[in-house]
Amino acid sequence: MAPILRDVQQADPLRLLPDLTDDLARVEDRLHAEVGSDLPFLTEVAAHLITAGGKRIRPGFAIAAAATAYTPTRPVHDDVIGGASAVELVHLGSLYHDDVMDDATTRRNVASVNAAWGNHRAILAGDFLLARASEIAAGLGTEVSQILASTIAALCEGQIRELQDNYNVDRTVRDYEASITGKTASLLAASCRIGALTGGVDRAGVEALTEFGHSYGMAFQIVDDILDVVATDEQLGKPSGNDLAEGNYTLPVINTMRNPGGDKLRAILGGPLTDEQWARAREIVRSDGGVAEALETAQAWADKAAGSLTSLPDNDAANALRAAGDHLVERVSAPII
Ligand code: GRG
Repeated sequence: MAPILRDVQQADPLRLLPDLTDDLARVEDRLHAEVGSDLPFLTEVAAHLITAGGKRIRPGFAIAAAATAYTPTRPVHDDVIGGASAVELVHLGSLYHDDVMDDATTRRNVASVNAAWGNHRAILAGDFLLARASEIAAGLGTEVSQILASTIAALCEGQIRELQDNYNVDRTVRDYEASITGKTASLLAASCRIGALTGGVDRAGVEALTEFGHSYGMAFQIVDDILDVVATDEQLGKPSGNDLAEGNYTLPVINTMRNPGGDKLRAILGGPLTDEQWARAREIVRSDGGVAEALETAQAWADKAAGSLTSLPDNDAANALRAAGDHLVERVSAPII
Protein backbone atom coordinates (compact mmCIF):
# COMPACT_ATOMS: atom_id res chain seq x y z
CA MET A 1 0.00 0.00 0.00
CA ALA A 2 1.19 3.53 -0.71
CA PRO A 3 2.46 5.50 2.28
CA ILE A 4 -0.50 7.17 3.81
CA LEU A 5 0.99 9.58 6.25
CA ARG A 6 1.17 13.29 6.16
CA ASP A 7 3.03 15.11 8.92
CA VAL A 8 2.46 12.60 11.71
CA GLN A 9 4.87 14.43 13.97
CA GLN A 10 3.10 17.64 13.08
CA ALA A 11 -0.18 16.23 14.26
CA ASP A 12 -1.05 19.16 16.42
CA PRO A 13 -4.77 19.91 16.55
CA LEU A 14 -4.08 22.98 18.67
CA ARG A 15 -2.50 24.54 15.61
CA LEU A 16 -6.03 25.28 14.44
CA LEU A 17 -7.20 26.84 17.63
CA PRO A 18 -7.12 30.55 18.36
CA ASP A 19 -3.88 31.69 19.88
CA LEU A 20 -3.63 29.73 23.10
CA THR A 21 0.04 30.47 23.71
CA ASP A 22 -0.40 32.63 26.80
CA ASP A 23 -3.05 30.41 28.38
CA LEU A 24 -1.01 27.25 27.72
CA ALA A 25 2.05 28.94 29.26
CA ARG A 26 -0.07 29.47 32.39
CA VAL A 27 -0.88 25.74 32.33
CA GLU A 28 2.85 24.88 32.12
CA ASP A 29 3.57 27.03 35.16
CA ARG A 30 0.70 25.44 37.04
CA LEU A 31 1.80 21.89 36.16
CA HIS A 32 5.30 22.54 37.48
CA ALA A 33 3.90 24.17 40.62
CA GLU A 34 1.59 21.22 41.25
CA VAL A 35 4.36 18.60 41.25
CA GLY A 36 6.23 20.39 44.02
CA SER A 37 6.82 18.10 46.99
CA ASP A 38 8.90 18.10 50.16
CA LEU A 39 10.77 15.28 48.49
CA PRO A 40 12.88 16.74 45.66
CA PHE A 41 13.26 13.26 44.16
CA LEU A 42 9.48 12.88 43.83
CA THR A 43 9.23 16.31 42.22
CA GLU A 44 11.91 15.27 39.72
CA VAL A 45 10.17 12.01 38.80
CA ALA A 46 6.72 13.63 38.64
CA ALA A 47 8.01 16.48 36.45
CA HIS A 48 9.82 14.14 34.02
CA LEU A 49 7.12 13.87 31.36
CA ILE A 50 5.89 17.43 31.93
CA THR A 51 9.31 18.72 30.91
CA ALA A 52 9.42 16.24 28.03
CA GLY A 53 6.53 18.05 26.32
CA GLY A 54 3.51 16.48 24.67
CA LYS A 55 0.83 18.06 22.54
CA ARG A 56 -1.26 19.34 25.48
CA ILE A 57 -4.44 18.51 23.59
CA ARG A 58 -6.50 18.03 26.72
CA PRO A 59 -5.66 21.39 28.35
CA GLY A 60 -5.95 23.01 24.92
CA PHE A 61 -9.47 21.68 24.51
CA ALA A 62 -10.40 22.73 28.04
CA ILE A 63 -9.28 26.29 27.31
CA ALA A 64 -10.89 26.35 23.86
CA ALA A 65 -14.16 25.02 25.33
CA ALA A 66 -14.13 27.88 27.84
CA ALA A 67 -13.26 30.37 25.11
CA THR A 68 -16.36 29.44 23.09
CA ALA A 69 -18.18 31.70 25.56
CA TYR A 70 -16.20 34.75 24.39
CA THR A 71 -16.07 36.83 21.23
CA PRO A 72 -13.38 37.94 20.69
CA THR A 73 -11.21 35.36 22.45
CA ARG A 74 -9.57 36.65 25.62
CA PRO A 75 -7.43 35.13 28.41
CA VAL A 76 -9.44 32.65 30.43
CA HIS A 77 -10.18 32.68 34.17
CA ASP A 78 -7.71 31.01 36.57
CA ASP A 79 -10.25 28.26 37.29
CA VAL A 80 -10.07 27.23 33.63
CA ILE A 81 -6.28 27.01 33.89
CA GLY A 82 -6.75 24.87 37.03
CA GLY A 83 -9.18 22.55 35.22
CA ALA A 84 -6.91 22.37 32.17
CA SER A 85 -3.95 21.47 34.40
CA ALA A 86 -5.96 18.85 36.27
CA VAL A 87 -6.90 16.97 33.09
CA GLU A 88 -3.29 17.00 31.87
CA LEU A 89 -2.17 15.66 35.28
CA VAL A 90 -4.67 12.80 34.98
CA HIS A 91 -3.40 12.12 31.45
CA LEU A 92 0.19 12.10 32.75
CA GLY A 93 -0.69 9.76 35.62
CA SER A 94 -2.30 7.37 33.15
CA LEU A 95 0.80 7.49 30.91
CA TYR A 96 3.05 6.63 33.88
CA HIS A 97 0.91 3.62 34.67
CA ASP A 98 0.44 2.63 31.03
CA ASP A 99 4.19 2.59 30.45
CA VAL A 100 4.66 0.28 33.44
CA MET A 101 2.02 -2.06 32.04
CA ASP A 102 3.60 -2.03 28.57
CA ASP A 103 7.18 -2.12 29.86
CA ALA A 104 7.72 0.88 27.55
CA THR A 105 11.21 2.28 27.18
CA THR A 106 10.41 5.67 25.65
CA ARG A 107 7.63 8.23 25.93
CA ARG A 108 7.49 11.71 24.44
CA ASN A 109 10.90 11.01 22.88
CA VAL A 110 12.62 10.58 26.26
CA ALA A 111 13.17 7.57 28.53
CA SER A 112 9.89 6.46 30.10
CA VAL A 113 9.66 6.94 33.86
CA ASN A 114 9.74 3.18 34.50
CA ALA A 115 12.83 2.83 32.30
CA ALA A 116 14.59 5.66 34.15
CA TRP A 117 13.57 4.88 37.75
CA GLY A 118 11.85 1.48 37.78
CA ASN A 119 8.24 0.35 38.08
CA HIS A 120 7.72 1.06 41.78
CA ARG A 121 8.66 4.70 41.52
CA ALA A 122 6.76 5.12 38.24
CA ILE A 123 3.55 3.79 39.82
CA LEU A 124 3.89 5.97 42.91
CA ALA A 125 4.72 9.09 40.91
CA GLY A 126 1.68 8.37 38.71
CA ASP A 127 -0.46 8.14 41.85
CA PHE A 128 1.02 11.42 43.04
CA LEU A 129 0.01 13.12 39.78
CA LEU A 130 -3.55 11.80 40.14
CA ALA A 131 -3.65 13.07 43.73
CA ARG A 132 -2.53 16.54 42.65
CA ALA A 133 -5.20 16.57 39.93
CA SER A 134 -7.80 15.64 42.53
CA GLU A 135 -6.66 18.45 44.83
CA ILE A 136 -7.12 20.99 42.04
CA ALA A 137 -10.54 19.57 41.18
CA ALA A 138 -11.64 19.76 44.82
CA GLY A 139 -10.95 23.50 44.72
CA LEU A 140 -13.14 23.85 41.63
CA GLY A 141 -16.28 22.46 43.24
CA THR A 142 -18.23 19.27 43.66
CA GLU A 143 -19.25 18.90 40.02
CA VAL A 144 -15.71 19.18 38.64
CA SER A 145 -14.44 16.84 41.37
CA GLN A 146 -17.08 14.27 40.51
CA ILE A 147 -16.29 14.49 36.77
CA LEU A 148 -12.59 13.99 37.38
CA ALA A 149 -13.14 11.02 39.72
CA SER A 150 -15.53 9.25 37.37
CA THR A 151 -13.18 9.90 34.45
CA ILE A 152 -10.29 8.22 36.31
CA ALA A 153 -12.62 5.25 36.92
CA ALA A 154 -13.54 5.20 33.21
CA LEU A 155 -9.86 5.19 32.21
CA CYS A 156 -9.30 2.15 34.41
CA GLU A 157 -12.39 0.39 33.02
CA GLY A 158 -11.32 1.05 29.43
CA GLN A 159 -7.87 -0.28 30.12
CA ILE A 160 -9.23 -3.40 31.88
CA ARG A 161 -11.51 -4.07 28.91
CA GLU A 162 -8.47 -3.91 26.65
CA LEU A 163 -6.56 -6.35 28.89
CA GLN A 164 -9.50 -8.73 28.99
CA ASP A 165 -9.46 -8.90 25.20
CA ASN A 166 -5.74 -9.47 24.92
CA TYR A 167 -4.98 -11.89 22.06
CA ASN A 168 -8.73 -12.37 21.51
CA VAL A 169 -9.23 -12.91 17.78
CA ASP A 170 -13.00 -12.73 18.37
CA ARG A 171 -12.84 -9.19 19.75
CA THR A 172 -15.75 -7.25 18.27
CA VAL A 173 -15.98 -3.64 17.11
CA ARG A 174 -18.33 -3.12 20.07
CA ASP A 175 -15.74 -4.44 22.53
CA TYR A 176 -13.11 -2.19 20.97
CA GLU A 177 -15.37 0.86 21.08
CA ALA A 178 -16.27 0.23 24.73
CA SER A 179 -12.58 0.09 25.58
CA ILE A 180 -11.55 3.28 23.77
CA THR A 181 -14.60 5.11 25.14
CA GLY A 182 -13.10 4.56 28.59
CA LYS A 183 -9.40 4.77 28.00
CA THR A 184 -9.35 7.79 25.69
CA ALA A 185 -12.68 9.45 24.87
CA SER A 186 -13.69 9.85 28.51
CA LEU A 187 -10.77 12.19 29.25
CA LEU A 188 -11.24 14.26 26.08
CA ALA A 189 -14.92 14.62 26.99
CA ALA A 190 -14.03 15.55 30.58
CA SER A 191 -11.49 18.10 29.35
CA CYS A 192 -14.10 19.91 27.29
CA ARG A 193 -16.73 19.61 30.02
CA ILE A 194 -14.49 20.94 32.79
CA GLY A 195 -13.26 23.76 30.53
CA ALA A 196 -16.84 24.70 29.67
CA LEU A 197 -18.02 24.55 33.30
CA THR A 198 -15.13 26.56 34.72
CA GLY A 199 -15.40 29.00 31.80
CA GLY A 200 -19.05 29.77 32.47
CA VAL A 201 -20.46 28.28 29.26
CA ASP A 202 -24.24 27.78 29.47
CA ARG A 203 -25.68 24.30 30.16
CA ALA A 204 -26.58 23.53 26.55
CA GLY A 205 -23.05 24.49 25.55
CA VAL A 206 -21.55 22.32 28.30
CA GLU A 207 -23.48 19.29 27.01
CA ALA A 208 -22.57 20.03 23.37
CA LEU A 209 -18.88 20.40 24.20
CA THR A 210 -18.88 17.18 26.25
CA GLU A 211 -20.41 15.34 23.30
CA PHE A 212 -17.82 16.92 21.03
CA GLY A 213 -14.97 15.76 23.30
CA HIS A 214 -16.30 12.21 23.36
CA SER A 215 -16.63 11.96 19.56
CA TYR A 216 -13.30 13.64 18.93
CA GLY A 217 -11.71 11.25 21.45
CA MET A 218 -13.10 8.24 19.57
CA ALA A 219 -11.68 9.56 16.28
CA PHE A 220 -8.41 10.37 18.03
CA GLN A 221 -7.87 6.84 19.34
CA ILE A 222 -8.87 5.23 16.03
CA VAL A 223 -6.35 7.43 14.19
CA ASP A 224 -3.72 6.55 16.82
CA ASP A 225 -4.46 2.86 16.27
CA ILE A 226 -4.25 3.24 12.49
CA LEU A 227 -0.89 4.96 12.87
CA ASP A 228 0.42 2.09 14.97
CA VAL A 229 -0.25 -0.19 12.00
CA VAL A 230 0.89 2.00 9.12
CA ALA A 231 3.58 4.36 10.45
CA THR A 232 7.28 3.77 10.85
CA ASP A 233 9.17 4.06 14.14
CA GLU A 234 10.72 7.29 12.88
CA GLN A 235 7.36 8.78 11.98
CA LEU A 236 5.93 7.96 15.41
CA GLY A 237 9.00 8.72 17.48
CA LYS A 238 8.48 5.36 19.27
CA PRO A 239 8.31 1.71 18.19
CA SER A 240 5.35 1.11 15.85
CA GLY A 241 3.40 -2.12 15.52
CA ASN A 242 3.29 -2.48 19.28
CA ASP A 243 -0.44 -3.20 19.48
CA LEU A 244 -0.22 -6.28 17.24
CA ALA A 245 2.81 -7.55 19.13
CA GLU A 246 1.04 -7.16 22.46
CA GLY A 247 -2.20 -8.75 21.38
CA ASN A 248 -4.18 -5.50 21.41
CA TYR A 249 -6.30 -6.03 18.31
CA THR A 250 -7.49 -2.58 17.29
CA LEU A 251 -10.05 -1.51 14.69
CA PRO A 252 -7.93 -2.00 11.52
CA VAL A 253 -7.05 -5.53 12.72
CA ILE A 254 -10.62 -6.40 13.76
CA ASN A 255 -11.88 -5.16 10.37
CA THR A 256 -9.28 -7.23 8.52
CA MET A 257 -10.16 -10.38 10.47
CA ARG A 258 -13.82 -9.90 9.52
CA ASN A 259 -13.08 -9.37 5.82
CA PRO A 260 -13.08 -12.25 3.28
CA GLY A 261 -9.31 -12.76 3.48
CA GLY A 262 -9.35 -12.55 7.27
CA ASP A 263 -8.66 -16.23 7.94
CA LYS A 264 -4.99 -15.97 7.07
CA LEU A 265 -4.61 -13.20 9.65
CA ARG A 266 -6.57 -15.11 12.30
CA ALA A 267 -4.31 -18.10 11.71
CA ILE A 268 -1.29 -16.01 12.75
CA LEU A 269 -2.84 -14.08 15.63
CA GLY A 270 -4.16 -15.32 18.98
CA GLY A 271 -0.89 -15.40 20.91
CA PRO A 272 2.61 -13.92 21.07
CA LEU A 273 4.26 -13.56 17.63
CA THR A 274 7.71 -14.29 16.27
CA ASP A 275 9.32 -11.40 14.36
CA GLU A 276 8.37 -13.02 11.05
CA GLN A 277 4.76 -13.60 12.11
CA TRP A 278 4.53 -9.99 13.31
CA ALA A 279 5.85 -8.67 9.98
CA ARG A 280 3.51 -10.95 8.01
CA ALA A 281 0.47 -10.00 10.11
CA ARG A 282 1.27 -6.31 9.77
CA GLU A 283 1.63 -6.67 6.01
CA ILE A 284 -1.76 -8.40 5.75
CA VAL A 285 -3.46 -5.62 7.73
CA ARG A 286 -1.71 -2.92 5.73
CA SER A 287 -2.67 -4.40 2.38
CA ASP A 288 -6.29 -5.11 3.29
CA GLY A 289 -9.21 -2.67 3.27
CA GLY A 290 -9.41 -2.80 7.08
CA VAL A 291 -7.30 0.34 7.45
CA ALA A 292 -9.44 2.34 5.02
CA GLU A 293 -12.60 1.12 6.79
CA ALA A 294 -11.16 2.21 10.13
CA LEU A 295 -10.41 5.59 8.63
CA GLU A 296 -14.03 5.90 7.51
CA THR A 297 -15.12 5.16 11.08
CA ALA A 298 -12.73 7.84 12.35
CA GLN A 299 -14.16 10.30 9.83
CA ALA A 300 -17.71 9.47 10.97
CA TRP A 301 -16.70 10.28 14.58
CA ALA A 302 -15.01 13.49 13.42
CA ASP A 303 -18.21 14.48 11.58
CA LYS A 304 -20.24 13.71 14.69
CA ALA A 305 -17.84 15.83 16.76
CA ALA A 306 -18.28 18.84 14.46
CA GLY A 307 -22.05 18.24 14.35
CA SER A 308 -22.26 18.46 18.15
CA LEU A 309 -21.21 22.08 17.99
CA THR A 310 -23.75 23.43 15.51
CA SER A 311 -25.59 25.40 18.19
CA LEU A 312 -22.42 27.07 19.52
CA PRO A 313 -21.69 30.68 18.55
CA ASP A 314 -19.81 31.56 15.40
CA ASN A 315 -16.54 32.56 17.08
CA ASP A 316 -12.87 31.59 16.71
CA ALA A 317 -12.78 28.96 19.45
CA ALA A 318 -15.97 27.19 18.37
CA ASN A 319 -14.96 27.28 14.69
CA ALA A 320 -11.53 25.86 15.46
CA LEU A 321 -13.05 23.01 17.49
CA ARG A 322 -15.49 22.28 14.65
CA ALA A 323 -12.54 21.91 12.25
CA ALA A 324 -10.32 19.89 14.63
CA GLY A 325 -11.78 16.46 13.78
CA ASP A 326 -11.27 16.87 10.04
CA HIS A 327 -7.72 17.99 10.62
CA LEU A 328 -7.06 14.90 12.70
CA VAL A 329 -8.32 12.53 10.04
CA GLU A 330 -6.70 14.41 7.14
CA ARG A 331 -3.27 13.78 8.52
CA VAL A 332 -3.51 10.08 7.72
CA SER A 333 -6.07 9.99 4.97
CA ALA A 334 -4.83 11.49 1.73
CA PRO A 335 -3.62 8.45 -0.26
CA ILE A 336 -5.88 5.86 1.44
CA ILE A 337 -9.19 7.04 0.03
C1 GRG B 1 -4.17 5.73 36.70
C2 GRG B 1 -5.70 7.38 35.49
C3 GRG B 1 -5.10 6.06 35.59
C4 GRG B 1 -5.41 5.13 34.67
C5 GRG B 1 -4.99 3.73 34.76
C6 GRG B 1 -3.15 2.87 32.46
C7 GRG B 1 -4.58 3.29 32.38
C8 GRG B 1 -5.47 3.01 33.52
C9 GRG B 1 -5.08 3.87 31.30
C10 GRG B 1 -4.26 4.18 30.10
C11 GRG B 1 -4.97 5.12 29.24
C12 GRG B 1 -4.14 5.48 28.05
C13 GRG B 1 -2.67 5.67 28.18
C14 GRG B 1 -4.76 5.68 26.88
C15 GRG B 1 -4.07 6.09 25.65
C16 GRG B 1 -4.50 7.46 25.32
C17 GRG B 1 -3.60 8.09 24.29
C18 GRG B 1 -4.02 8.04 22.86
C19 GRG B 1 -2.47 8.67 24.67
C20 GRG B 1 -1.60 9.47 23.80
O1 GRG B 1 -2.10 10.79 23.92
P1 GRG B 1 -1.42 12.01 23.18
O2 GRG B 1 -1.17 11.64 21.74
O3 GRG B 1 -0.01 12.08 23.92
O4 GRG B 1 -2.24 13.22 23.42
P2 GRG B 1 0.83 13.37 24.32
O5 GRG B 1 2.17 12.79 24.73
O6 GRG B 1 0.95 14.28 23.13
O7 GRG B 1 0.12 14.00 25.46
